[in-house]
Amino acid sequence: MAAPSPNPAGAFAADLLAGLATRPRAVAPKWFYDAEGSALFERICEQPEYYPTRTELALLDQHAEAMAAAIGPGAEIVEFGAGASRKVRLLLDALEAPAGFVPVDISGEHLEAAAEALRRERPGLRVRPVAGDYTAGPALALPPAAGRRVGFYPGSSIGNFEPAAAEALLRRFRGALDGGGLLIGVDLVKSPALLHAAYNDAAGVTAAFNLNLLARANRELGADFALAAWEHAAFYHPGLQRIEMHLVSRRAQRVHLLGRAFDIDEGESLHTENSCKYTVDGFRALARRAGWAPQAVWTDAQRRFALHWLLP
Ligand code: AVJ
Repeated sequence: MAAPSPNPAGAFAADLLAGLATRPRAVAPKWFYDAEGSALFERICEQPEYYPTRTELALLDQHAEAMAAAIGPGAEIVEFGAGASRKVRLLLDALEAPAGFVPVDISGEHLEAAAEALRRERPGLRVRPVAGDYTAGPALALPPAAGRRVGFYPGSSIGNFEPAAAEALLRRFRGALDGGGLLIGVDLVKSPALLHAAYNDAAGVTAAFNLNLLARANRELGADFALAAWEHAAFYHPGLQRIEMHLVSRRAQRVHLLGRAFDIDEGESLHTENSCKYTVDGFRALARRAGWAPQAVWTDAQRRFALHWLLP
């Protein structure tokens, strides 16, 4: 694992400065998740249009025994991007004698509190959180394995990476897991109308989540983004099989960030997120290219979401 950045605000600042200076302007979606953004994401997951969370939870609930059988006894679960931990609880409940749980997350703030809650609930379970960025920097340095390592990467977070980067991340996980398997949740390609609704919820929570990136820059970096001058835009690109999220400037404006000024045209966009979708076979092919051997796949009856079990 990369050591947690000694100055995470510095990394956000550097990425945002670089992202505002490139064309098209873009910033990595990992910066959505400060405390406010993480809370907004939790609310997205509860919106009626946002099907991935409840579909994946139902799959985990329904197939927990089969997944536990595939994983086998005595595993140490390494969760990449550990969030609210409802999903891993379903998995841990089904596993036979799990050796431990290693939640890895870029935001250290809630990691320790969540780990403590899990320890209290499950006195036998060894919980060793790792704060750091699993997507970048030197190879992941996990604590010495307490058992056979098994990776867990739910939520279709892999969708935030374009296919080539997703392949590289899957390779990286393969190295970090040191011979262990990977259980990974992947959103499936589907009707553009369903996808559009999921990223344009009627309550406006996804819009608030997107705009929070600018609010965060104002809070943490002293930027002067005028939030009312930016509009949330999310659409499905069928050719690239992905949802794109943008923040579109409603007018010509100047933004100041850390002593620099950026002139943004009316209608110009800041690309904030890609959320790539895969067919079952498309994802299995990607996993193979990354050196994994795809095993079982669990999908719901409406074929909205898939959980893939991969072996090295
Ligand atoms: C956490 C990356 C899986 O792409 O669906 C939700 C993030 N963005 N709504 C997704 C997100 C807008 C989410 N992932």
